[in-house]
Amino acid sequence: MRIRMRGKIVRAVSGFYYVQTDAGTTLQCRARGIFKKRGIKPLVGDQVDVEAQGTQEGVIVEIAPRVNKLERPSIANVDQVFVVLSLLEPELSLYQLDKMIAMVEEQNLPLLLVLTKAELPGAIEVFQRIEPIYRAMQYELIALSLRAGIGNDTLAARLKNKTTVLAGLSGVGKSTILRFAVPGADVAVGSISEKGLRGKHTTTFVELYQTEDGFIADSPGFSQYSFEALEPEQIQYLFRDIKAEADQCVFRGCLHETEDGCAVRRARDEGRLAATRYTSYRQVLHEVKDAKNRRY
Ligand SMILES: Nc1nc2c(ncn2[C@@H]2O[C@H](COP(=O)(O)OP(=O)(O)O)[C@@H](O)[C@H]2O)c(=O)[nH]1
Ligand SMILES: [Mg+2]
Ligand SMILES: [Zn+2]
Repeated sequence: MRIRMRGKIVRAVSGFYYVQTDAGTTLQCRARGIFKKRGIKPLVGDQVDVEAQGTQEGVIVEIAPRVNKLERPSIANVDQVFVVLSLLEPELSLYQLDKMIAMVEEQNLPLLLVLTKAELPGAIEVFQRIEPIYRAMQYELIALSLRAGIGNDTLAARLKNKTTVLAGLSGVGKSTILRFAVPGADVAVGSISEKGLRGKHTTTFVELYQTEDGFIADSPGFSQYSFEALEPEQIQYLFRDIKAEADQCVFRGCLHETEDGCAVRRARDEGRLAATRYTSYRQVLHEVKDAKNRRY
């Protein structure tokens, strides 16, 4: 007997889709052939209808329209991205932070800046130094130490009812956050296996874990994302503060690098634009230009 159920794809492995059903079961599913014919590939995060065959298996018969889709890793229906970096150990790189923010901006997703290891001596000072820069752009940031109980409640509140993707380099505390959100989740903390396995598998494999009332995914591939599909002119729009000043720039097609009288450079010189943000912008811009040059 076939019973139709609703659910969400939480994992995909070589043609099998693991669907967490609303009834609380997990079914190993194949997708109906019609999807392939139509060129539709089911994604982790997809809301689906399945026809259960017994208690373990099923067939995906319908995929609900996607609200959005995050690239690399491919995951559908994401509510928000947590950009995770440690304040210390390793020391915070503002370039890395700004680049990851730009990546999320490019995908048009809400983000929360989660700055970890806040209990380490000197970490809060680092947090306080950068906080005003990001608050001024309407970004939310939290100082977190699950080890010392700093920021736990805020983190829990922000996870509520959401599908969250964790983005960040290895060693910053993503798995620790995942274990907080999903007690008992089978993820290794402080594991070097991510590095050892670097390659296709680790950058594309993604799994959604069910939290109390939402989902969460780690995303090892995210930081390898590049802006390869973008033109240099588009980078300024991924930096909220640069964009605001760029709107005042009178030079057409200005990339705000060397032009005398450029509004962005003036804002930097007059201290309205954080020098670190301008530096990050220039660096991302150069990466995009270099990548473009290599293509031709
Ligand atoms: N001092 C300190 N260490 C932390 C904190 N959170 C995680 N760590 C440690 O940082 C290392 C990397 O953590 P992990 O969660 O595996 O990071 P991931 O590589 O981003 O998944 C581990 O040794 C953790 O115990 C924290 O708040 N404070
Ligand atoms: Mg990890
Ligand atoms: Zn300019």
